[in-house]
Amino acid sequence: MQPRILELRTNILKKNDALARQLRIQFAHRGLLVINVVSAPGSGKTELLTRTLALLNGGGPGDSMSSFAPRKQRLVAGQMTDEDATFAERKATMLAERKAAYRTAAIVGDLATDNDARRLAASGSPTRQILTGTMCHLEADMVAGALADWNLSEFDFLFIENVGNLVCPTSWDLGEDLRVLLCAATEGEDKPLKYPTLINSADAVVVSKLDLVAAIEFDVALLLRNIERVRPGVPVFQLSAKTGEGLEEWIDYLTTRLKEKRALQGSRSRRDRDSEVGGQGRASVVRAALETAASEP
Ligand SMILES: Nc1nc2c(ncn2[C@@H]2O[C@H](COP(=O)(O)OP(=O)(O)O)[C@@H](O)[C@H]2O)c(=O)[nH]1
Ligand SMILES: [Mg+2]
Repeated sequence: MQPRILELRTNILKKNDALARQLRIQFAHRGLLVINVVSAPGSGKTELLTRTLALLNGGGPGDSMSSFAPRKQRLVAGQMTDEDATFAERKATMLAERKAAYRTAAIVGDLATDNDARRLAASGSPTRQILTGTMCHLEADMVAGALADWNLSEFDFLFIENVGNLVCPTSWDLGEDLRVLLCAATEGEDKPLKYPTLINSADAVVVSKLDLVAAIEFDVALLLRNIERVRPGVPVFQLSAKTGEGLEEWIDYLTTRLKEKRALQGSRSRRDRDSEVGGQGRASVVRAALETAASEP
């Protein structure tokens, strides 16, 4: 029995991978950066995303810049450090960029209720809930279905809040550019060691609920060492979605990834245009990729 179960699972995953590849091609053509956020239930995915969306949209409840109290106190007292100066400079750039705010959207998977979609919608972004019933992860066809009537060219960022689970989402590619693992301080320092597979598939890690560290005597340094042990060199962002502390580095990271993706896409388009002379243009490359994906079992 065992080999047959494995074979079925392999086929389902192959189909998912083929569809995820098609989604990735669509996202790339529209210059859309897609972020798949995974974590245990209750780590703070919806809270982080609501603030992230609001910030990228150009302010609102996610505005973290004025909420970092110690820095503000030093500024007011005229005791600005070098680090504060760099921060102030970045803030100015960010505020300038916000005039041309980003266009964002979000989809969220949950076993039941549309509570999270309603919370995310408070950011002002279009949001959509996927109800997975008994499924503990999102799959590429669920994402494709949720996006079917959205014009993806209207967005810069698409965030996908996965179902809260530290195991199941690992093998399911959704066509995302970035898979971000959220680790809340309240979950304990040893989570990276207990769930190495998911963290090994992550492009970045966000350590959240830092505002609670003192109250729960959480050892941030130990968590960071454990993350580094399992996934050396992975970018780590430490923040509190409640107070807004640390959100600016996270937003910088996202906007930089978007710029990089678009620059890469631009240079590819130029290469494709050049090579069209030789009969192998972008359209035919994409058609071939789609045909290959569709013909896979
Ligand atoms: N103190 C604190 N609470 C947070 C933070 N982020 C989320 N929460 C709270 O943690 C609970 C679970 O958050 P939620 O976003 O629903 O988690 P999700 O299940 O991962 O989407 C909610 O009560 C949030 O208000 C944070 O950075 N600090
Ligand atoms: Mg949630």
